[in-house]
Amino acid sequence: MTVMEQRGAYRPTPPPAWQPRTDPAPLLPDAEPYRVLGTERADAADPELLRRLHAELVKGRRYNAQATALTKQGRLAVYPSSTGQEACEIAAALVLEERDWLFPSYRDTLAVVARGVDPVETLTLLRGDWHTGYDPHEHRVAPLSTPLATQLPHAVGLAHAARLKGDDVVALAMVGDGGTSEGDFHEALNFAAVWRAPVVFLVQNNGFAISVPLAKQTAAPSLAHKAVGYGMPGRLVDGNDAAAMHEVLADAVRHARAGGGPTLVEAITYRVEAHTNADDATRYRGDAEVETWKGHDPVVLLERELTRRGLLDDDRAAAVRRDAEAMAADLRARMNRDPVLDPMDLFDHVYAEPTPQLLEQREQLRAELAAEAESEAGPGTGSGAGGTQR
Ligand SMILES: Cc1ncc(C[n+]2csc(CCOP(=O)(O)OP(=O)(O)O)c2C)c(N)n1
Repeated sequence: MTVMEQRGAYRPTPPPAWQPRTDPAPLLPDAEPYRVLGTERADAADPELLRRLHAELVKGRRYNAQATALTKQGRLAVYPSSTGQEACEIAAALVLEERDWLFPSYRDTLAVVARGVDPVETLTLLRGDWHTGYDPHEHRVAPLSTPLATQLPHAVGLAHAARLKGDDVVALAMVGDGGTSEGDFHEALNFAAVWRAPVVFLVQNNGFAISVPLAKQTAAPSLAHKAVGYGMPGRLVDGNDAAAMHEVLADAVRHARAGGGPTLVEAITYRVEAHTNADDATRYRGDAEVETWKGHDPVVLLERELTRRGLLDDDRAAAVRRDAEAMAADLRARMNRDPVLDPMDLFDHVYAEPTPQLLEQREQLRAELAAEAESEAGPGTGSGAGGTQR
């Protein structure tokens, strides 16, 4: 007995609660990454869906290869390839309705193209031509976000606003494992859970944030476990299993649409290529690791299942490859044309009302371009100001 109890002054009572505590058990993620392909669940998978996923995965892989080749030819400034991660990319696009919104990171070009954005316009930012090459409202795809995790609070804001307006809209936001260390990740998940916003957070855990491995990024049991701390369900899924990715994301979208609030989905996957064409991955990971992951390739896993069920014969496989080649040829041809750019465009769409500084800078650039055009025209040509007029 403690001294306080001996004096009779101590009554052990629990502290008053600010709000009822909830049981965390239903929020806990899957004990093992959820899988469909190669398990008995695969028998129930819709054949048309599996075929569609396959065609898109093959096209996606070809897109990655073509875009990477364009960086080597000097036609694209930078390309973060998602080879190995195609199942995450394609499933994310296919689970959304037209009225929903996708919030991609720089790596998520395949999801953007699968959602219907023009393949060349998708690359505008990575070409260095312009902030975004497509109208976000046309396909309800936010711009590719280079600052890590900033797309997440945007997704929450949009989804919350849509709900307040009574619009039936779900937002799916994509982020990498490294992005989960950002403050924006925390703020987005916290707001989403408190507001029960209709958002699905998809973390593609591809093992690395450039050269930083996950073990140096977090000590959490898994990234999906972080969901519990915010009060939303977490799901752990095999990110190379296209059927599992589609099922888990579709469930999360349905849950959000029905008013159940957000879900955090962690997809275990692997970035087979370097971070971008500017990175040398051999400096921080070994060939053996890459080879192990190639043995768990998303396209091969799906083809095995399609073949087992008699859904993929040689003719169909050839037709899928032909479509992918046609897309790559078109991408190549259009990316090989020099874009016609006007430097004065830089100042458009920065603010609704340009600031005095911006107007001053715009005038300065206009004068510089005019002077350059005049000197190129040579003395005595009387060409006037020349250059770009605004
Ligand atoms: C706010 C911010 N900090 C740092 C960077 C530089 N940076 C670019 S990519 C990257 C790694 C991101 O890794 P991860 O989130 O795992 O995504 P992945 O590239 O693997 O898809 C970093 C640190 C950035 N773009 N934005």
